[in-house]
Amino acid sequence: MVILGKEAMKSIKRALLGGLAASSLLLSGVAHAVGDSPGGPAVNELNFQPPVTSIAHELYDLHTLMLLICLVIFIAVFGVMFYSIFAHRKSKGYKAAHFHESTTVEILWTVVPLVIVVLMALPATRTVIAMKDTSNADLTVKVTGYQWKWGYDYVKGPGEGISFISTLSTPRSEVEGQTPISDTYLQEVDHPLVVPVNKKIRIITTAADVVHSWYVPAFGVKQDAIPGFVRDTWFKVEKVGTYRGFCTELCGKDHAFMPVVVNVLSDDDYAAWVKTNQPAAGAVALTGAAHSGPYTQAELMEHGEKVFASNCAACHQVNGQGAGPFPSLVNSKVVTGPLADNVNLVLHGKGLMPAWGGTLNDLDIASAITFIRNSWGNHTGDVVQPDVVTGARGGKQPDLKSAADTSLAKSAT
Ligand SMILES: [Cu+2]
Repeated sequence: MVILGKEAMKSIKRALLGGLAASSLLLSGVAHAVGDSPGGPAVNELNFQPPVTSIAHELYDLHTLMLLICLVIFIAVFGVMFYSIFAHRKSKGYKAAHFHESTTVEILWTVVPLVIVVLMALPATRTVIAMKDTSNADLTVKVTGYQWKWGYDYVKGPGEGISFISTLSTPRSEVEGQTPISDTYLQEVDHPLVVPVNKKIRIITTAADVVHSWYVPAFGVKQDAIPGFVRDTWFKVEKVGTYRGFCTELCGKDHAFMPVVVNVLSDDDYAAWVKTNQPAAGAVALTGAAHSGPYTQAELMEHGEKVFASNCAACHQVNGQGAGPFPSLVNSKVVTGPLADNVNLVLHGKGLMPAWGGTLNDLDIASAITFIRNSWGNHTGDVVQPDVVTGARGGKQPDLKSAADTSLAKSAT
């Protein structure tokens, strides 16, 4: 006999109660009054989302065609079967026919399905080949999957040089059930991908940690993002609007929290968007290689604020006050304590805190730490240069005395 511990019994009970609650929700009908998500799925939607690219149209038509073929086969097979059972029933005195090893029948039931499969495969192959044709794109965007957000880099075409991280913007209170959920629950982000209408957009996918997949149903686009590999796909949207998708490769605990949102703009609107978002020529490019000499505190603070907003603020809040299990960063032991510990914690994570070393580059981490250690009443005066982070990555404890900036040494005492 298996003897279960008290804790195990408790969790089984909880699971059973959870299951009961879920099924009663299903039985009681709609639990929340949620409407159609604009650009995303509709309530009680049974078919595909309305297609807005040529590929999505083809997929939609292929799907309809295949279902019709299946329906015809279904009706034919069951029609013959039920007719035979009824018309040739035993009570009428019919005797079963015997045609074992009939060559005619065997040829027929091989050739007919083969012809049907070939008829289905021909148009499908044409579409698959069209999906793979990423040549002559007007704009190329690299999409990087992270646990759990998307990175977009405009690598070629109008908007070249723009790069940002796209993070879920659904408030924590909706996730935890404290406030009612909106129609775009878990389908909204802080920075959507922005592309022009009627232009061929090539998407290059890759990932920085585990396998993700970039999926927008209305575009008919779904492409795996695999660490160490580069894959590509394309789309050309016919209609201005916002379209919603999601990561569709199970990628860890927050897999459901990394939606894809694409804003499709008219040419003029897109040009205006590029103008306000493209890094201006001559401005300080905080990309590491382009910068000569150590960064100033102001540069790091400015960049660090952005890094913090798109990566850390979800848990620690924009004002650094923290929430729930996420500690406040204001006057905290880590943030005002030894810099080495702070760098290592950000790089390698601890408990609920992810290891940012896998997601952010040295400059991002150095900037974020500089920002955190000099904001909201934290006045360490520390200026963390990217090479300190580079050193810490290599297992080297940040050697504060040898760092370029002497103000680093202050926090060591
Ligand atoms: Cu993912």
